[in-house]
Amino acid sequence: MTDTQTRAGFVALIGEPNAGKSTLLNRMVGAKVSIVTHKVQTTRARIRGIAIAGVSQIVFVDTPGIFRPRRRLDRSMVAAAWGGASDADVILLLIEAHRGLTDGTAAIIEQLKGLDSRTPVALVINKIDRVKAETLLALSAELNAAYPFVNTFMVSAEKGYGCDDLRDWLAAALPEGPWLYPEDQIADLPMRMIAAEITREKLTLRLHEEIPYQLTVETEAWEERKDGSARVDQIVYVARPGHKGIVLGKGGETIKAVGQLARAELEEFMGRRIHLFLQVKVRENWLDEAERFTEMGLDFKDGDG
Ligand SMILES: Nc1nc2c(ncn2[C@@H]2O[C@H](COP(=O)(O)OP(=O)(O)OP(=O)(O)O)[C@@H](O)[C@H]2O)c(=O)[nH]1
Ligand SMILES: [Mg+2]
Repeated sequence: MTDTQTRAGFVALIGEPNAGKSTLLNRMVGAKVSIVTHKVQTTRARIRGIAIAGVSQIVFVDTPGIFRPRRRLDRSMVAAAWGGASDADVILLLIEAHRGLTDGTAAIIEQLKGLDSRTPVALVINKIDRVKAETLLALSAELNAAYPFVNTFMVSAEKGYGCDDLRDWLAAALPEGPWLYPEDQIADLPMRMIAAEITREKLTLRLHEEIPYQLTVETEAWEERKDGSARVDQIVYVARPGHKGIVLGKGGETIKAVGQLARAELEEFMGRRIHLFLQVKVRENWLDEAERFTEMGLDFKDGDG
């Protein structure tokens, strides 16, 4: 296969929080590269997952959901999402079939119109497993009246419906050129960050209200052992003294359960034994610390929190 025959490029997944962007990326890559929860604002930074379809290497760029930001962290997340869109060869705007054209999606469409770019934007109506098929045509017409999408796909990222058609179209839509990554690479994210994200997913699933939004996880140390296993040390930073006890749980049971789930998933991802050690630290100002943002893969936005 010569370079001129191959195709490669970036496909940005954008949309409101919870639209199913990370689920779709994982479906396309065929592995869990980006964390998924039922809560909004799960993804915090751009996550690249790589899929191969025939002669094409498709680099999917998962982005944080786009919403009206309030905190500094929110602003950095939304900026990361638009940054992903502006670098892409193709943009996919995801919406949820059962919610239709929401105010949030309308606001995203307005901003897409303002982008000084000729990047093609395709519409992906996700979660079609949740609606009656008859409603989809009208929804598609309504959205296509609001923006000149180059194509419309109706999918269920969770069930896989419609995903092959989408992949085939993307494979043909990308520019000709050499592949951007080795063919066996499925993610472009340091292992220490994937490991931190896995732990953050388990914490987000387990904890309630504002706590998941006020914590961050960092991999502090990664030590390879002679027996082929690795020792991974992570810190969970929480923003309030009261949150530490909640994250630890009674007798440490919450953090223990989180650690077990995270370790099991990390072992599956890596295909080897992992010894995971979690520590919880109160750091009241972490949401105002540039270093924490850099660790997450975000730019630190100026202005107060
Ligand atoms: N029924 C149904 N649920 C889905 C589908 N795709 C995703 N979900 C669910 O929707 C929720 C949100 O999915 P995510 O992939 O985390 O959504 P996201 O757009 O990445 O969300 P943020 O990272 O918060 O912006 C999870 O509970 C998924 O399991 C689908 O096709 N059908
Ligand atoms: Mg996500």
